[in-house]
Amino acid sequence: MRAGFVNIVGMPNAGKSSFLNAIMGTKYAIVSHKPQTTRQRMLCILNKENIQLVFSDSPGFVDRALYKLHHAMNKEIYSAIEDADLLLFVLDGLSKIEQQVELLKKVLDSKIKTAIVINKMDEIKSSQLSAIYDELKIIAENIPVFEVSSKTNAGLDAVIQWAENNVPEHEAYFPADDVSEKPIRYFLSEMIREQIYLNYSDEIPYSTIVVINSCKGVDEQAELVKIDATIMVNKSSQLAIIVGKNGSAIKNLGIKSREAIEQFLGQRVFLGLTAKLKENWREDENFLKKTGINL
Ligand SMILES: Nc1nc2c(ncn2[C@@H]2O[C@H](COP(=O)(O)OP(=O)(O)O)[C@@H](O)[C@H]2O)c(=O)[nH]1
Ligand SMILES: [Mg+2]
Repeated sequence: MRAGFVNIVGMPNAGKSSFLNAIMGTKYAIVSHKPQTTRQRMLCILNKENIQLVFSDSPGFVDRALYKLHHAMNKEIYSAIEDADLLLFVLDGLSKIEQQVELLKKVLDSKIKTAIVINKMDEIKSSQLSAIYDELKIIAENIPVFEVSSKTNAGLDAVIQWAENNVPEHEAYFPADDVSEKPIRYFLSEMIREQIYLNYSDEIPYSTIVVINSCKGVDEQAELVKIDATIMVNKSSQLAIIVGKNGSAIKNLGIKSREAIEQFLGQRVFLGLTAKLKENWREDENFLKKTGINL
């Protein structure tokens, strides 16, 4: 048996979460065009005969860490580098290379076996691609490079094959039918959070957290799953925006979230969604811990 941790790192918006979903063939990690969408590391387990690959997504580094939440996010990145058997450095083929190279250097300093994954190949121009290779020649000469698109799934098999070939001999870390270490509630709250990122602008996505108060019927494969969730916001002005005129915004959010959850679970869902003011939740250690953020 061979098994190991394959950690996905890279700059914000490089497409780490999209890449993880593409590899798993199922959408586990939430994605948006806004940086810092991912707050916590999540493990996704790919089980094959005699091989278990434990992939993890990581949050984007927060340069100006203002809140305890941000420090927790940054800590998760370092732990993603430290505890890996293999690292996949996702390079955003569409954005500037300089900053990405800085992070790549740090990653290569870790001496952990790394492959570079150039993502977004579906939109890359050839001049851009050769500029990337020019940089890589200098700092990452002997590092394998893969070209992929997490949008079209092009090139993914070769990356998985590389991970399979390089993962050490070890017994399985998780039971063979597990797909993640996170409980179902985590995915439910993340799916609602994704809709907040997609449907609200400015500081709203960064000022909200979703708490699942109850969830019934998932394990039993019930006809109808009942979920009760609360969106916590920082300020009363944000509460008004989340709820919208006559509740129209939160109603729309509830519909979209329910649809996403139904698709994920393959079950019908009743979602009760409310919003509540919880001032300065990003600074509240007890609250962050209770909602599952590792401080
Ligand atoms: N064109 C294109 N866009 C992508 C690809 N992968 C991710 N994206 C987009 O890049 C943005 C950031 O993706 P996300 O997975 O959240 O990045 P993360 O911050 O690194 O986790 C989103 O708008 C994605 O739709 C890809 O292969 N091709
Ligand atoms: Mg992400």
